[in-house]
Amino acid sequence: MAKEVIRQHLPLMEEEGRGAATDDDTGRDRHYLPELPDEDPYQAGHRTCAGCGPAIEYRWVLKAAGQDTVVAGPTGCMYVANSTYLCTPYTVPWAHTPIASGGSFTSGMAAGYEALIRKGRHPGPYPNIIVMAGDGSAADIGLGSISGALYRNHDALFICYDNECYANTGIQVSPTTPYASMTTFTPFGKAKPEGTSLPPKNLAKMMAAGHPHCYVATTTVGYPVDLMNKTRKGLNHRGAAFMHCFTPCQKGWVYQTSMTVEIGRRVVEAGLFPVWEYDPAERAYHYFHPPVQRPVTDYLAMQGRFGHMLPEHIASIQAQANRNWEDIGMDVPAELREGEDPARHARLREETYSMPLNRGVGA
Ligand SMILES: Cc1ncc(C[n+]2csc(CCOP(=O)(O)OP(=O)(O)O)c2C)c(N)n1
Ligand code: SF4
Ligand SMILES: [Mg+2]
Repeated sequence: MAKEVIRQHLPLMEEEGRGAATDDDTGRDRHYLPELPDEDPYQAGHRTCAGCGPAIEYRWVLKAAGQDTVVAGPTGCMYVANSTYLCTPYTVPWAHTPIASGGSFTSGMAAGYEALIRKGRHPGPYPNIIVMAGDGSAADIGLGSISGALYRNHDALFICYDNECYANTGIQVSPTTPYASMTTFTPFGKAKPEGTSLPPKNLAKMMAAGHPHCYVATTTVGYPVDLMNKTRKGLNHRGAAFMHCFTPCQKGWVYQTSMTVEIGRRVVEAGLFPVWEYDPAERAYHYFHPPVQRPVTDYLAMQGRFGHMLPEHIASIQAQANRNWEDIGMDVPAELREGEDPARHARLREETYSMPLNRGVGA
């Protein structure tokens, strides 16, 4: 007789303090003091750059998922830098897949575990099955295979770690590269002073709209508890789940190494990466409303990839951010509306912006 497939349930963590607006009794930002699991299935010993956003994302996701987990990784930085010969940072089973096959490979793992458990050949429970694909894989070369897996509703969590470029092959443009940033395939010059001329693909909204039975969420490495809870919600969801995580790339974006987490917050506070989750039962989006709204220059000016920007480029990005604020149901302050006028701006390198505060990074 077929054996029952038992699912795990991962508890959610306390999220108070997510906006970093309040201190706790000890005077420290509560955001950094959650009840974290001790285990680290993604250990030290890899070769990513210092300050690598995707490596931080890998660590938090696997911390949230725990030891009874299997992971797949399509080709990209997080395959190459994590799989040095005879050395790996994983304490859980991990497999590399071709860049186009993250979705189909993971479908196979999910179907395989179900069959093995039913036949009594795997003791169970059903493991947490995760694939973490870069934006080049998830939004471009491997989009079809991930969409197919979501459509078929395999019980697994499909993650796009988005560093907004094909990083591993030398920082080339990808479909999520933002307008007016510079990559090695979209350098700025006389013909294209903005560098990248196309707007980015809205991958997470595509996934939610196109696969309405799936749990879909966005998050960033600026909000570790949010990231870990959405990982757990995605894994607890019976069926396919998709998570889009904003992960700064220190090498490709050219910023101070210690600022990865800060940039992960500022992109949200600048209105350029809305954080939300889509509940398939309600068929509704739930948006995070950050307590701080900043001009986009506070975010852009921290990164060398935007250093060439002219006033009209900044104004265009501010207009996009303002549309995002409206989309998530927030008012647009007068100062930010005025920022849609190029006459209000200088070249980015001459703009004044608020200096990064140390809001507890590493605390
Ligand atoms: C079909 C195919 N085309 C191109 C490549 C070369 N390639 C290897 S890694 C990589 C970059 C992948 O970018 P992304 O998925 O965003 O991951 P990242 O390197 O940014 O972490 C590319 C293009 C490949 N391995 N397979
Ligand atoms: S190039 Fe970017 S994504 Fe790749 S290891 Fe370095 S910081 Fe991480
Ligand atoms: Mg990438």
